[in-house]
Amino acid sequence: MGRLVAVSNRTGDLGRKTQTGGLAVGIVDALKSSGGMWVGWSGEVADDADASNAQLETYENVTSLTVSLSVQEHENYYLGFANKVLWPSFHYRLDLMDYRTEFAKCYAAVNRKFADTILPHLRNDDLIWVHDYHLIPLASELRRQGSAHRIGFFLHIPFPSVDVFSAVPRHGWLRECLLQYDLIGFQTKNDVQNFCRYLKEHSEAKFLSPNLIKWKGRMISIGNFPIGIDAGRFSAMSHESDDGIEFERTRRSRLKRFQVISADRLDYSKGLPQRMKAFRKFLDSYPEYLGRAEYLQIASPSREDVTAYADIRAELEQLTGAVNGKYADFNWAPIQYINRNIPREKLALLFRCSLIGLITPLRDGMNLVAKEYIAAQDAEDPGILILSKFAGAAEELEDALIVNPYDTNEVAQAIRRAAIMPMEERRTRYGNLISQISDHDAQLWQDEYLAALRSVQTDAPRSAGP
Ligand code: GDG
Repeated sequence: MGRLVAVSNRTGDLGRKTQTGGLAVGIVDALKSSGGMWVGWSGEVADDADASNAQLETYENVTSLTVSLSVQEHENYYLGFANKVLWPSFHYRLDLMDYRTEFAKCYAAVNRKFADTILPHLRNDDLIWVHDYHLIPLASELRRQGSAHRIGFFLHIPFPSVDVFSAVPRHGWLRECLLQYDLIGFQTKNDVQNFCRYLKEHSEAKFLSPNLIKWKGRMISIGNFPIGIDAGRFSAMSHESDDGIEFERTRRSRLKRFQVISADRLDYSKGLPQRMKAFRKFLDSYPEYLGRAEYLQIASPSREDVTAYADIRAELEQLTGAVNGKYADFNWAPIQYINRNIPREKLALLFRCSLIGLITPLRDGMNLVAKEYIAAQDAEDPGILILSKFAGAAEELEDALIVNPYDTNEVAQAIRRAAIMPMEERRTRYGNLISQISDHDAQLWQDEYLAALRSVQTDAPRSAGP
């Protein structure tokens, strides 16, 4: 069996015992089980960042190959095309898209640089797994240089509807680039449908079956592979924090008070202002919860160099101030808003202490926090998950209270329903959710994806220029 070569925008730290974030955990586990190489940006911005400066390091059976970016590449590829064009548009925020031609040029050039960096290290039977929207043109750059490897792509974020995707500048080029892969994987069935519908309307691709197309003489597989978590590991972590005193305090307080929790990167796709408004609506509608319900929002800083992120941060600060100003008392504040990254063990513990997990993104490829919240619950006294219908996770987690995050009234009603939910119903919902999450875990995700990639047929290379 060939080595696995995983490529993502950033590499994680292979030397660390625990990785943060689903992508890093999934990739490291897959690499450790088959041996292989992880290629990605080092996270550093350097003046002399050409492909020949890539760093190679080996930990046990895994090699990491890191690429550095110049100031301009960081600006135009990462902040520019990836995070000002693809991220907002794929999350249905065309209004926040900021397209410039130099972004697309640089995006293609950085993908070429990744290809140049990887090629000298490739063996003939390597299996290449490319992750996410930063690297859509990577296969086409590798093919241009003669690679006939099996190359798979997995999109961690949503694939938008036809109308939205066709509004993205250079969408035709992105489509041609995607069609250079042998397997194109998405999180949900809905993403697959959107992509197939787009291909039917905008390409000559011939559908041999719902998930297999023929295009320019090549076969390309398309599928949904919902990413999972290691539920057992996350549950264990929720008991590992040495902050036992706080746990007891929070747990006891749940007798009279309860905590509603959310944890997200501070991103406009996560629906934080709408969620705060929904919590305000809940307090407005049910004043008996004043002094009893607390909403804890952990918002880890993200992409602070992009204006839209600074704007949302200011909006949240204003909203928190307004709600707390209106309702806080000497010994209670309705919203606790923490705008920093907190340790993973602490996050797990806080999930376990919270009666309600309020996960209401406006759009999300999957949303791992929803799965982590369930994994952290205590089976005897489980909390309730309120989940946006626009999170990919909603396709699987049917026993959550599914809501429309734009409808603050509906979300407020769901908080109320959760607050009074009988224990029996809580346990039934939790039982179904934890089985789903444990059965469809991170291991299954990578196994199914890699099995599908190993079984595709490869043939003559094709290329698509920018
Ligand atoms: C993308 C897609 C898809 C959050 N705050 C803290 C913290 N986190 C951790 C969570 C979770 C991870 O970060 C976030 O994962 P999500 O899936 O919720 O969201 P994205 O970062 O947007 O991820 C998403 C995912 O890729 C995987 O395919 O599900 O749809 O957008 O693990 O727990 N971790 C720590 N401190 C924090 O403050 N340590």
